[in-house]
Amino acid sequence: MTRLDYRTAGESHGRAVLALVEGLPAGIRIDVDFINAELRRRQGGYGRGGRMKIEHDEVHVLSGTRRDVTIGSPITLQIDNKDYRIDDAPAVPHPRPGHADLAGSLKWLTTDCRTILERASARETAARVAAGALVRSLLQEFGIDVVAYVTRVGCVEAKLNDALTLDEWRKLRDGNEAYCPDSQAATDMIAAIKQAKIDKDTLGGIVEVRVHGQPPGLGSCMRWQDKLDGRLMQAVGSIQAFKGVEIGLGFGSALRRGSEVHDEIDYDENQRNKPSLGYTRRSNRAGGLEGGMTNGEDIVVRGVMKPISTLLRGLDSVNLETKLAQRSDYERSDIAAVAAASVVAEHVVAFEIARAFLEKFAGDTLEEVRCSYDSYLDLARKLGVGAD
Ligand code: EPS
Repeated sequence: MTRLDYRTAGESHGRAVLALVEGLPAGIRIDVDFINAELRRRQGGYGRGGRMKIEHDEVHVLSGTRRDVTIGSPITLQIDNKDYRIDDAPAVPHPRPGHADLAGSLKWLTTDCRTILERASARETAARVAAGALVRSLLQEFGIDVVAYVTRVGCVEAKLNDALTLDEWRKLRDGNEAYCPDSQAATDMIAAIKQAKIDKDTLGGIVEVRVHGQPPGLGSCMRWQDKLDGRLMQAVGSIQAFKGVEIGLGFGSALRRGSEVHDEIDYDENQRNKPSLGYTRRSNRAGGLEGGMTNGEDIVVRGVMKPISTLLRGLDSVNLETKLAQRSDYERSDIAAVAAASVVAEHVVAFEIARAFLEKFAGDTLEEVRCSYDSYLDLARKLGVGAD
């Protein structure tokens, strides 16, 4: 059986961006409207530049389904680029500090950063969103939900109410163009982005992803490669322009003693049917992961995005042909793309959860996955004294 996995292909101004998804069991009804809605959300958010006025991202499912139901074969997702001009686009001899331009040009032995930036571009994240949104259909079958939103843009930080349900987070997030659940902070974020534009500068920020409904035991403590916390860190940390990832209390754990970090355990028979199987926690500072495995509590992952590296005012750089000083000049870019990045973070996390889910509850068909899931929960609930 093929492990759930995906690859992406495509350049920013190439013909299309693509995702090839393998290992999704047969029998899952896919939701093309949902994928398209998420693609549109990724294109939006306050602070996006002129390119997003050109593109109208829409997925074409080229293989792997029959009448919108998966048949177990590889699924190809294609999103066409309207701004397709890679062969005519001018050479870029001056690397933008912060972009992949210089490191990539040195790696691939070229003085034309164009050949690097085309693939390094965040345009590729459209494919990651499509793949993640596709596997949401599997997660939904098992009551697993994922939501992401913006918690910071520059100096503006959202005030969050931890007690909300995922639907409530989503509703608040969808109420503004900053994709932030705190409406006052959203207004301030938009003002900060407007000011950055006036100053010909850019802004970064922080996004938070929450997962609810996943059973305990996804991931593993037996091999470092299988630890789900590490895998989520790679998934989020590999998003273009991300510079840090934390889970739960994350870096804040260093400031506290153990008694103020670890989530004490109780048991409540009435909550036996919840994802945590009745083992309740007084807090969730672990962010739903202990020993590289889900513990039944909500997963909370945060990632930090640096400011966009293409600045209206430019930055000092060097011409790779002449080796003389040359300011990195501006063509067209976003001022802030933290809102869009939150959509990407949501879907790369969703994909990683789906992958870990199918590792534990493998099957060629959805029915087999369901049997495996049900029988595991049955066994887990029978553990210990007092079980039936
Ligand atoms: C990007 C530069 C801009 C962004 C792009 C990422 O594109 P362009 O150079 O064509 O104006 O709009 O993001 C996307 C195209 C997208 O779909 O998110 C870059 O250099 O990384």
